[in-house]
Amino acid sequence: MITVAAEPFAYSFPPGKTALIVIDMQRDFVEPGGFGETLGNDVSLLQAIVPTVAALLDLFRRKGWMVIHTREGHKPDLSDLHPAKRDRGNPSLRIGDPGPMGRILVHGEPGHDIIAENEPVPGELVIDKPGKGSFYNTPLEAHLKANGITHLVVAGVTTEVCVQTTLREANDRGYECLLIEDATESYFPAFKQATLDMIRAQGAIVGWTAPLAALEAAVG
Ligand code: C5J
Repeated sequence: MITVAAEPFAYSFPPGKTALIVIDMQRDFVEPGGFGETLGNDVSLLQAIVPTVAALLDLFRRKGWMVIHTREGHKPDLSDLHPAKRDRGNPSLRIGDPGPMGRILVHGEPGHDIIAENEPVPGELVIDKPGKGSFYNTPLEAHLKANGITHLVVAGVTTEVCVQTTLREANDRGYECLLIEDATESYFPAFKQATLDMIRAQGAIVGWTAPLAALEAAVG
């Protein structure tokens, strides 16, 4: 076991049974002109974690540990998009509408791609998910079970939406989860802080959090 100095107490993980899951580091969330910006958000806030996510990916690749990426998005015919998701809010462009990076949050469009700095390398699983959680309507759980994964290190965007939903789904399925604090970000700094607090409250009710430096120090 490797033990990381984490909150609310030390997090231990078995390297061969631990996967990194990087959530939705897509152009549609991180770059101007995508889904995030159509909702009125300042996407530059998310760009701050790109180097940390890249360093975390490097660490797992150097060690030969499993890496999984997710992408939020929908089929071109939008048959997997609930009206509730399409119609909610008052964005300047809705999911499926044409924007500067192609149709918003649609498979195969430039905006749906993972940003170049964090892109998958051959052999890494990419999970396409229609919801906020990474387990809903995806093959993620079957893949983790088939590979004997029991622990998840989690990164990506946005902290209080797809990251937190995935952590809660994973926690309910028995996975021990560590969220890397400086490898996750929100358009709302207060929501990020609240999410970190909620996850590790009540004796790690959802999981643990730690900065990347703590994981690096533990791994050596
Ligand atoms: C959102 C996500 N915020 N990846 N998606 O709609 O968090």
